[in-house]
Amino acid sequence: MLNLDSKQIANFEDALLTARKILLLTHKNPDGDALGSLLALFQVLTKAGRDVTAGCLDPAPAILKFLPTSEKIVNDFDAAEFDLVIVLDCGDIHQTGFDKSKPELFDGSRKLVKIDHHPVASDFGDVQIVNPEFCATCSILTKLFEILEIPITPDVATCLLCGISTDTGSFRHSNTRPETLRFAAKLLRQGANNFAIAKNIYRSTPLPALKLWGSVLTSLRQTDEGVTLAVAQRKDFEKAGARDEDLAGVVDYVNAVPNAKFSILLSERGGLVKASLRTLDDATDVAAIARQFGGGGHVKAAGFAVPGKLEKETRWRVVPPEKNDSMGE
Ligand SMILES: [Mn+2]
Repeated sequence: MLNLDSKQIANFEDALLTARKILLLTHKNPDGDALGSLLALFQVLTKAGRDVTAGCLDPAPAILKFLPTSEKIVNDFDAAEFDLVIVLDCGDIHQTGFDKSKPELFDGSRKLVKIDHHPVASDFGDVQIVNPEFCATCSILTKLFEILEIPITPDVATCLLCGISTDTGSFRHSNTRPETLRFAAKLLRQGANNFAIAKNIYRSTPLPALKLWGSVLTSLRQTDEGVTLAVAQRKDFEKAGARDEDLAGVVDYVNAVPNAKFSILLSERGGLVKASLRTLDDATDVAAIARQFGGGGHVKAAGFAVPGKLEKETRWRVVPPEKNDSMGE
């Protein structure tokens, strides 16, 4: 049975009660769990009559625009107005992307709450509702709303189910537990639109994305160590007419080669080489590999970024002639 710290929940309730103006933040390049948790809490607090703003450095990607109230997300605001900041789905505050542009949000001058399911990267927040055993921040919120007896609307249920669905790879990752499916069942009962999630996220790939995936899959190779490697160079994006977000999804195909130790997808992103690591191997921890390069993530899905670009290296070797080969003199 998954649990949350009751002392932290009491502190969270206190923080909500005393707050005047609340800012919710999630990580830049938001995924289904980031936006699902941001918007679910935004809707619950709005419905409770609270003055609340949902902030994210980047807008919702096309496949997540269907999430109710996604159009309410802002990427700029007056930090001085807020006396409570709730950071969702971020292991570290730098993932919000606001730590440099609005450092006053995190300097201790206002109350800070962290709600997250990543292994603890940094110990921030006056209140921390954190448990890495949960598959998603959305599953933590589902549990939290259950404990606090907060009524769930169908729109909130859709947002929460979206995060649980995407962070479990549509209930395929090993983080899918009995409790995960209980949450999903409960959210469906509360009116979550699972078909909208399936249609918009899993059955929707724009043509430029498919073309980019084609070049990524063509680049596939497996090293002698059993690592599956694929690349997406800037020119591949350009040729396909694809944007950065179009790369998401192909990593699951890259990681589908049987018996691979792990897979790595390298992509060029504005002066950086981004690495997405995945594994289906029980014995491999890709988060540990990512940490060696200053990144992080989960045991089965992690990533890092290093400055630079990708350059193809071709290796040649001389193969000695076989005995009966003619030397062709
Ligand atoms: Mn998450």
